[in-house]
Amino acid sequence: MSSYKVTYFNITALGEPIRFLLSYGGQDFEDNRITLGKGKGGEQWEKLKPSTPFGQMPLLEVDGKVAHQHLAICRYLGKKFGLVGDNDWEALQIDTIADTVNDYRLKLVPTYWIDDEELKEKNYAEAIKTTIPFYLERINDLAESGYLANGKLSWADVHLAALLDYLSMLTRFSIVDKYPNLKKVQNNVLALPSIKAYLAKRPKTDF
Ligand SMILES: N[C@@H](CCC(=O)N[C@@H](CS)C(=O)NCC(=O)O)C(=O)O
Repeated sequence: MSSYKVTYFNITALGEPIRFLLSYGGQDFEDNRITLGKGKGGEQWEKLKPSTPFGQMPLLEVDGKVAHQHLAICRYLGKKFGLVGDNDWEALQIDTIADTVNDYRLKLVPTYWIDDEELKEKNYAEAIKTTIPFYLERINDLAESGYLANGKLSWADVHLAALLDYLSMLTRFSIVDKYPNLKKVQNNVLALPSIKAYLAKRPKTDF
């Protein structure tokens, strides 16, 4: 049996989909949480950063071999645990929506992860009129079945459900309260016994 270690800041964000997927697959893993400093990084991270492949986290170690890029890792775990659809077209639908959710996250970075308060608010004022409704309405429309792709559970659902708290923080309102199909996706994932068990034991963090 392989050994797994997840290294990420002590927050949900990009590490959480990996933690969710390992839990879904029933894999024990070392949950290596790096203290997030004020602003970006922190002392512990600055020491670790030069030894990582591209100076960023999350990282997944499998039997001592290191991988980075959270979407690639999620797809790898999705494949291992039977969450990549039944054919190449289904796999493409899953990749497409997971990439789109990630695009949404990236577009909100300048509304939160910058120091200039005035610019941050200006960026948010723009996003709330454009990016936020544009993406969330379309993603919600795709999830009528309660699943993001192919009408059945995939790693894209697990990825989104794990990210939702973080995305709601960036969005500045509860996404699932406003978008009922995304609530259905969340409910479908959080109802899985393996995810319930992980949530019961995960450390409490601000986000
Ligand atoms: N494309 C990468 C982005 C990773 C990323 O942005 N990591 C951030 C935390 S969310 C990070 O490591 N920040 C610390 C740094 O860059 O020093 C992925 O999807 O995994």
